[in-house]
This record gives sequence, C-alpha cells and structure tokens, in this order.
Amino acid sequence: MKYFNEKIETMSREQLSELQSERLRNVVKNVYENVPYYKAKMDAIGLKPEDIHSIEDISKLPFTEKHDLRANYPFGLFAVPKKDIVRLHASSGTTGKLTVVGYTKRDLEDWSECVARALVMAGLSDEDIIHNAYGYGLFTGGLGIHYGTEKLGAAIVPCSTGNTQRQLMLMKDFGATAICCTPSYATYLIEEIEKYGYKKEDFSLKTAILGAEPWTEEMRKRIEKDLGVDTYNIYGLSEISGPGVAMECSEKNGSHVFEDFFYPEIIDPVTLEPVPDGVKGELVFTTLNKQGIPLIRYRTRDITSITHEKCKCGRVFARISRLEGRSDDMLIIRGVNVFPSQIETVLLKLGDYIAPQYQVIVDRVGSLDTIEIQVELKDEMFSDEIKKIETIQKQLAQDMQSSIGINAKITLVSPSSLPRTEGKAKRVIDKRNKEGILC
Ligand code: DLL
Repeated sequence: MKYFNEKIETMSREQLSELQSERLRNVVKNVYENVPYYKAKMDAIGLKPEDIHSIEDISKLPFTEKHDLRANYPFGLFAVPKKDIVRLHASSGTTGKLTVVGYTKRDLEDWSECVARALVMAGLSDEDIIHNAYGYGLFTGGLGIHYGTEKLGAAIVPCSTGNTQRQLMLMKDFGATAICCTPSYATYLIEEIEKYGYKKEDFSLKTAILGAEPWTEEMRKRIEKDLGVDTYNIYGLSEISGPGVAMECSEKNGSHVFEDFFYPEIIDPVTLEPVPDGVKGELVFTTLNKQGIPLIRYRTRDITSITHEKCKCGRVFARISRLEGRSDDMLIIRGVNVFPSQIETVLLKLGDYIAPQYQVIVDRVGSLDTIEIQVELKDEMFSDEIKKIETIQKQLAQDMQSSIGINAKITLVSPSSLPRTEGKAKRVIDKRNKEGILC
C-alpha cells in the first residue's frame, strides 16, 4: 500500500491550492460568525470575511497565539455548540492554564485520516500490529495514534505508558511489528530489553514511529541500530489536532504537512513576515477543515523551514525540516543561542562511549551564565581507567566549543543515573528562572 488516500495525497498543486482557498474562505466566515474573539480581532483591523478570496490572502489575517487559547479558557474559542463536541484534550505546558481543544465527530474522522495516512507513509498496512506506548489521556498521542490505526485496519495494542517490563512481554508475545512512542522512551526501552535479558531478535518490530519531542539524526541512527527498526518522524500538536499534522515518508527528507487540513506558513518571529522556502523561521498553521476549534494563523513557536519541491514519493504536500526545537526552548548562554538538540548532536557523535541520556543544567553565577551537561557513560566505559574518561570529557568540551560556541562543563555520570521518561524528556533545568524551564 503506497498511499492511504491516493486521490488527495497525489493531487496537483493547483487542485490543492483551489481546495485550500475554498476551505480558507469557509473557515474565515465560520470563525467570524461563531467565535466572538475572531470577530473582534478582524473588526479591529477592518477585515471582513469577503476580503479573503484565495489562500494567497492568508497574510491579511491576524495571528493566534497560545495565550489567546488560555485567555479564552476553557471553551471560548470553540466554534460549535457544546453538544457537537465529542472529545476534549488538553496540554499543560510548563506554566499557566491548560490549553483545551475540542473535537466534533468530523474532526475526529479527519484526525484519524491524517494518522492513517502517516502510518502508511511509514510503510504500515492492515497487516501490522502496532504497539502504542504514547500516553492515553488528555495528551493527544495515545488516542490519536489509536484511532488512526483502527482507521487503517491494523491492530492496535493500547499500552499507553508505564510498566515497561510488561510492555516488553506484550510486544514480544503479540509479535508487534511497529511501535509508537517518544524517541526518549525508545532509548529507555533499549536499555530495558538488555536489563530483562531479551535480545532485539526476540521481537518482530520493524518500524518505530517517533515524535512529540525534538530528536536528532544521530539519535535516529542510534535507535535504528540498537532496536533494529526503521524509524519515522511524526509531528503534531494538540492545538491543531494531535499527532499526524506532518509525517516523514520513505524518502526521509523532511515531513509532509497534510496541507488539505492544515495550511503551513513559516514566518520571521520578529518581523512576523513570511520567509522564503528553505529559510528557518516559526511554523504557523491555519486549520482548514476543523469545526470544534478552528484556528487562524496559529503561532506554534516551533522552528523549522519548508520546501514545496516535489517529493520523490509522489505526494503533493510541502515538507518541513526536522524541528530544531521550540523558540521558547532556545537557551541563551552568554549571548549564544543554543537548542538542546544541538547539544544532543554533539554528544552522540561520541556515541561509542556515552549513552543517549543527558541533562543540561543552566545557572547564573554573579552575572555570568553557566552551563553544565551531564551525560551518562556507557556501561562498558564506566569501569575504564580515569585517563580515558578524562579524554572523553575533554573531547566533548572542545566539541561543544567548536560546534556550538559554548563553554560547557561536561560531567560524565554513571550509567542509569539520570532520570528516565516514558513521555517527553525533560532535558533542561534552567535555574535562572524561578520555576525552571522543562523542555
Ligand atoms: O506532542 C502531539 C504528538 C503526539 C506528536 C505524538 C507526535 C507524536 P503536544 O503535547 O501539544 O502534542 O506538543 C506539541 O511537541 O509544538 C513540538 O514543539 C513538539 N513536537 C511534536 N512532535 C515533534 C517532532 C504532541 N516530531 C509540541 N519533533 C510541538 C520535534 C515535536 N518536536
């Protein structure tokens, strides 16, 4: 099976553009008439729904931000009567109120369609058994993958998070052919496989669908080798739907955005102007078919670039590059901008010696920022002579300086000593902020 929905996924750019224009006109009219927040925002700039003729007019529309969702907590941005909402999800973030999203029956169908398309992009079909270790609950990961799998007709094992030993047993006994989880949970599973005396050959896994947090190509290589799977990057966010807003195809050269449902733009986060293809900026989405909570030009804070070049897989949809991180996760260390994913890239180049487990601690001493990177040694290195360990430490400090330009203290810690996670990893502790930014 090459496509889940060949007609849509391989339509021409012109047809797609027409569909987007028609849907944009509808969504703008809908929010103007049904969401007082949008009416007020459009009235304030003298914009009427009739001013939006085609998708090219999108830049006339105002942006929506996370704080707008919070300010309208819980249901203020919903565009349908409460009786039409059949599911609610929410994400917590690090501070403040929850961001709440509501779905109608059709929204859930569209979302499942996106996830089913995504699974097919990863080479899966109704023959597969999919072990789902994304959390079930208010987080969209678990239920999003669940219903997409059922839509595809594959079998879902709804494990959610927790009890890793039991998960391994089920994965082996049920012969799961694919796993869905965060990349950090995948690295944890690899450790646990060894710990419980299994070998990767005991499992039938061939594919891992990883996302919900930034991860690097170096991490991909590591997971593919140690788990013996082919990995695919899945992207999404609850405000827009959940997992399956964008997905990597077999070309693994960026992730296709399901543009018939979500219109992507990349803007300069300072000027708010669109940037050309290939240039990094902030990803912005307009939902084109959502009923529950349609969002206009939602600023995701995720930093990426986009290309509209035709992909060899035959899909029409534009591709976004691997996400470096969120603009709010960017650390500024003595004036140098650093994403945790850049640190990961440098660390994993010495992957023969260190495990893919690390934590970054940022602090301020006097008026100077300090950064400490704690990283675990591999088991076999731990008993090694001090001199060798010192060499690794020195090498990492030098690499951080030459690749990222930061003067970091490297602390090599013993295997399995850093906290593990079943969901999104908390890589950074920023002690400069009272509460600490966990990203
Ligand atoms: O993380 C939805 C999801 C579930 C995606 C399962 C993929 C798999 P939220 O909790 O709302 O939703 O968090 C959304 O997570 O804005 C990104 O910053 C980050 N994120 C999601 N996928 C990726 C990815 C889910 N593949 C936020 N790479 C987004 C990097 C990702 N960051």
